[in-house]
Amino acid sequence: MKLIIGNKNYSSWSLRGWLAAKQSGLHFDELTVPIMGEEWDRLKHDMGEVQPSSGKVPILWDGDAVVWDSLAILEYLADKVGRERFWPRDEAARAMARAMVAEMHSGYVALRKEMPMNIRRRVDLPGVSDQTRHDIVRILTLWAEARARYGNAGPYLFGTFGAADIFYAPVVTRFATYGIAVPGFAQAYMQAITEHDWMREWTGAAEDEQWVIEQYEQIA
Ligand SMILES: N[C@@H](CCC(=O)N[C@@H](CS)C(=O)NCC(=O)O)C(=O)O
Repeated sequence: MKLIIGNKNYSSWSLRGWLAAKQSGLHFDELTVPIMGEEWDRLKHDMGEVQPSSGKVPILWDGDAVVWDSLAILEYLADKVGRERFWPRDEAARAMARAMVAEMHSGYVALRKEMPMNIRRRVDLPGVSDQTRHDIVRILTLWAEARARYGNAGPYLFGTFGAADIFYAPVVTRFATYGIAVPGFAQAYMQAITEHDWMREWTGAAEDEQWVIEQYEQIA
């Protein structure tokens, strides 16, 4: 398998696709492409491997199969290796995990726009918009509920590491980047994510990257 991802410092959807590939336990090669700018425009035009995606990453190639969306990649891999690697066994827990992942995938527009992922940066935001505050409160509420109801078996949202953690991991990095104050239970969860081996691997690589995307630096 081959996973095409964007810059590790900035590309939150790539982080989700990459964590899903890691969670599958299958071997995969990865190719990092610089999203944004002229080089990306050229790659989108010239590089056959990014054509099927309408120009977005991540993209997973597996033989003839191509999957060009982070959630579709996770589900493709769950089909391949067994859903238990990604989703809770308990039906009610699984229902909540799926809804949380779907909400992340389709929502939180204000938070994503106002607080773009920027792993190596640390800034204290002077304030956030009402919509972004609403997104933050909603996310913390969902984290609290998942942890309280289903988190007994470990430090992650549904106990063991899974799809919900994969989808909220870039939110953890955003809260750290922008100095968002969170309650103790959320700090503990954020620490568990930050210290996860795959997150250390990804953030280490993000810190070493040389690319700078001005548009994402200026917003903050
Ligand atoms: N819904 C898609 C979103 C993918 C996405 O927006 N990727 C961004 C990077 S994080 C991208 O490729 N941006 C480059 C572009 O739009 O040209 C997914 O879940 O994979």
